[in-house]
Amino acid sequence: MAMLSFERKYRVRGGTLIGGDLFDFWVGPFFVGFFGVATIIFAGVGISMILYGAALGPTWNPFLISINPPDLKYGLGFAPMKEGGIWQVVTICAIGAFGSWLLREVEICRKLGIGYHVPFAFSFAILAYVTLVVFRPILMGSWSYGFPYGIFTHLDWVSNTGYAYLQFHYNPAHMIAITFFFTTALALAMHGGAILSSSNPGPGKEIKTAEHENTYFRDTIGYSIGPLGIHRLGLFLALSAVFFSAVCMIISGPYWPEGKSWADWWLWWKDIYIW
Ligand code: BCL
Ligand code: BCL
Ligand code: BPH
Ligand code: UQ8
Repeated sequence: MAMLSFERKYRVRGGTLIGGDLFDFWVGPFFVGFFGVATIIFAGVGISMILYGAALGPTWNPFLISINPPDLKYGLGFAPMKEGGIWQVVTICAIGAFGSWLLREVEICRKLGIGYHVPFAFSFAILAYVTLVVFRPILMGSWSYGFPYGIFTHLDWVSNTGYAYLQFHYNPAHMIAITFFFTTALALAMHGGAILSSSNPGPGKEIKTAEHENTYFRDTIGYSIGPLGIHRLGLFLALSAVFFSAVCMIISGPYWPEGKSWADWWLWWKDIYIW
């Protein structure tokens, strides 16, 4: 990747969170920094542990490799390496790698003098992951509730965990999360379409303005949220989707017990006297 002419001006020292100008340089297109080194170390150790676990296991088929959490009997303690300890180390490395990646993003924002919106958004993805492998297991009293690190096995975990609450679709926070995910895709489809329609209208045609985008939506649905508004809306929708996902899992177990149908949560609704 060629360096853009203006990038040289921004490739300046400073803005780091810790360590002064330790590792404050670029390798090719990548900014390194203290947290870049930390990312590489956490990711390296984590991936090595996954490979070690795979070497112990029955298969090298990438779809089937699985690093499983400890058994229920180990509760919230450390498990022996080959009985879930590897999963615990990988989890620590993953949180370290994601957290370092986040802080490296923050340092890049500080160098550029831009807002922290992207790392702020990424923090919600990390929150969802930590909810699944740390907060919920702690609230339920055992690391065994974390999800296994395998392409197929993590899907089995989602299915099994869903059926532990008989009708997971009735989980109210799951409903809100799904609605936000669908709305996010709707908004991005409209935004991508609107931008391309005016800034890439086709060969020989003149590029149109933001006013054309506004007018399109006013003519169609009577209202335009505006060019700044659509980006705020998009960020809000995506973060809400992931936030309510975390909520839907933190209440499945710690609040609504395993083995009880989420459909029964709605009995209060059925029992409202006005029906
Ligand atoms: Mg999952 C599917 C990764 C948590 C439910 N999931 C996927 C696959 C990919 C994956 C293998 C496509 C995801 C995607 O395009 O995302 N899942 C993944 C990771 C985590 C995770 C890395 C995590 O938290 C660290 N998944 C969960 C939790 C559930 C869950 C437990 C709720 C969110 N996931 C599901 C369901 C499905 C997946 C249901 C699928 O149907 C789908 C699949 O096909 O599974 C087989 C969007 C992100 C991008 C497009 C960016 C690129 C991401 C790449 C593709 C991730 C590669 C991961 C790599 C194989 C894992 C190891 C890393 C190395 C050791 C470095
Ligand atoms: Mg459900 C969860 C939709 C049916 C059981 N379900 C979710 C939510 C989402 C959803 C709202 C997952 C998104 C999320 O949390 O992302 N479910 C959904 C839909 C249907 C559905 C649309 C449908 O029927 C149309 N679900 C069902 C059925 C149940 C069911 C009824 C099974 C029988 N569902 C569950 C369970 C769970 C969900 C159980 C969950 O645990 C999950 C949830 O809410 O989790 C919070 C969050 C994103 C992440 C966790 C990813 C984090 C990524 C990290 C930070 C970075 C990874 C980096 C990577 C390793 C790097 C790779 C290397 C590079 C590529 C180089
Ligand atoms: O750099 C980025 O994007 C290019 C950041 C990122 C983000 C960002 C970034 O800035 C933002 C704003 C989001 N994600 C936002 C969101 C959504 C809304 C909040 C939400 C839906 C979401 N991200 C979801 C997901 C998912 C899903 C749905 O599953 C995935 C897979 C990702 N996001 C993935 C990513 C990465 C591409 C990137 C990112 N989101 C973060 C890259 C990073 O952290 O790099 C450092 C770490 C490594 C290079 C490797 C670490 C390896 C571990 C030590 C071992 C692996 C452990 C793991 C638990 C195994 C899992 C196995 C699976 C088969 C289950
Ligand atoms: C061997 C090695 C890695 C050595 C590196 C050397 C070294 C020591 C470096 C240290 C620094 C360091 C820690 C480097 C890490 C290198 C690694 C491991 C990188 C991994 C990179 C990674 C996580 C890749 C994932 C890529 C991926 C699948 C992303 C999915 C998201 C999508 C769909 C992106 C495509 C679109 C895109 C590029 C969007 C960005 C964008 C946005 C959002 C935008 O709004 C906009 O308009 C304003 C744009 O245009 C300007 C955009 O481009």
